Amino acid sequence: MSLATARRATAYRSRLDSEPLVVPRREPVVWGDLDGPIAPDDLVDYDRRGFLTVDQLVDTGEVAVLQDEAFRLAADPELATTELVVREPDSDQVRSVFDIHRVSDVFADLVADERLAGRARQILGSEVYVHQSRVNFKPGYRGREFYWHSDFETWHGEDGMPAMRAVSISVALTENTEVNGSVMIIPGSHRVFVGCVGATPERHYRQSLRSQQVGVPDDDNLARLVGEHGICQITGGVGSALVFDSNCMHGSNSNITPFARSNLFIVYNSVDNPLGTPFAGTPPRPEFVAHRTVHPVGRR
Ligand code: 6CS
Ligand code: FE
Repeated sequence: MSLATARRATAYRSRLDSEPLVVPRREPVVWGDLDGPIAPDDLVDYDRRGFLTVDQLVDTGEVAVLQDEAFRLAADPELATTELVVREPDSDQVRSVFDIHRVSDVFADLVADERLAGRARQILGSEVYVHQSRVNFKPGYRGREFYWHSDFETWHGEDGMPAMRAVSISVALTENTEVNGSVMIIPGSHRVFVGCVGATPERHYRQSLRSQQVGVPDDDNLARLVGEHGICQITGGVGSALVFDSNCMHGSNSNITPFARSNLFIVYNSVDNPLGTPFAGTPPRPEFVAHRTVHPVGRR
């Protein structure tokens, strides 16, 4: 049996062919009609665009506590010896700290907070668990870009996430402006899956979390998506939030300003969408970046 056929069959083929494959999304964007903190009109907007923003999800007093905790983790000498701390590709500055809800009580409380988990349940139409949590520091002066990508393309291929039934909630710990590398999203891009060209290297996360080269869209499909939908620059003050579908095409530019763009990212997956065998045919990624055991988030 050839390697290609040995892999788990999927409609969302990526990193398997010599040409990029673009297929329409097969799943709903908003699952079910559960009540929750999102107003009905905003939910319709989320369904259409693939994301929504909240001007003040967490108040500034709370953010100060979250920020202190994030910087404490980034400076923790013990954590520094683990793979949870990811450094910038061309400096030893901390780019991200992963699994923050597992190493910090402050973030363990936050992921169960109704303002976040309630929104995730409402969108995913089920109980939820944390697939991945992280703080991306995007430091000033030399915080490097996150090139265009669909998170689902990675989570499907490298983690075995079956369906597009996950949502990321990003909370701004510092101001996200037009100039300091705030997130850019292509509205409506969540409705097509753009397969990528290029086989997944071994232990790819050690490279991709620093600078992603594999699992990124080809220029023609990127240009087509931008031509059709444009680009939304997501700016917001401290405590603002971005809620976005797992398959949104998004990225962020390098930050050469003196102002850090530090955001928390909590990724909720439906308990009905647990990880299985990775579809790219590679071994599953470690738990700190993709949780394989479902622990439904409590209610706080
Ligand atoms: O590989 C991942 O799971 C991570 N990579 C990116 C660029 N976004 C999602 C996530 O942090
Ligand atoms: Fe991402």
